[in-house]
Amino acid sequence: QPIGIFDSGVGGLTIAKEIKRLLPQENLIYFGDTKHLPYGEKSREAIIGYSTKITSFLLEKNCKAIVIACNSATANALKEVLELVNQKVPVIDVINPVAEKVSYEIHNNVGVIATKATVSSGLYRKTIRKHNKFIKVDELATPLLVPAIEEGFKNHPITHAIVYNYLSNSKLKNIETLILGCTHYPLLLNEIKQFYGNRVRVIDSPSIVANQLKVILEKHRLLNKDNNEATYQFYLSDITKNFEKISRKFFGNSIDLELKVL
Ligand code: DGN
Repeated sequence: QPIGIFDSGVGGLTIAKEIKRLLPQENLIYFGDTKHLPYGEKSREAIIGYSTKITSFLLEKNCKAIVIACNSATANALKEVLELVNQKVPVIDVINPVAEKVSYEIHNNVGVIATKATVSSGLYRKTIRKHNKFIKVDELATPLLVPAIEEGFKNHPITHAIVYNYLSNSKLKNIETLILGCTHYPLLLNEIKQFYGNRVRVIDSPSIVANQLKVILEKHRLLNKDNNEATYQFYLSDITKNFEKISRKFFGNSIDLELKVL
């Protein structure tokens, strides 16, 4: 049985890649809702609609666990996805494991950059402070980054300028730790690290989420013990050049992308 993973576009690939690295024997099905991206600008109702449809599709595909590899979907639709799944399979999101780990391990000022849909939910701040009320958390919406990434503007002067502009915001002035609160952002890790140098520690969210998935699969005795080569299936609501490029970079040239409009 495969693990189902979804995002609005290429962002969730940063999580899928880490899952593939940590759990190489697991079959994966990835759904990228490229037709409706960016989720970060959409209403809560719209994000709930997309997320629940995709979850139903992944359940029909017999997935043994669902990874919501999108912060905007987690922040707006986690409750509805959990209700739909109704404990038939475990659901792993991208905010709770990261916020919990940070609240236990970090003791300084934390900054979060994310989409508008995630920042307006305040979920990182609320979750971190629920576990540790002494941590100061500042969240900043950085909405231009996802379109820049989806347009393939990596290592591009435009993206550099946007990153510099956002990170210079006074809200992030005194942070010592940064959470990339959008699964697209690890694709701009170089630009972000260039800005901060060694001053700020950037949390490795994909690795935290992949580890959490492993723990949960172990707990439910769902780890794949077969020695067959793992399969990777990709469904997209719109097949884009950028998705093709990044998915092939992470998963190899032989993968197929199938159009699936829900
Ligand atoms: N990658 C998603 C996230 O983590 O929020 C969504 C980005 C988007 O579609 N704007």
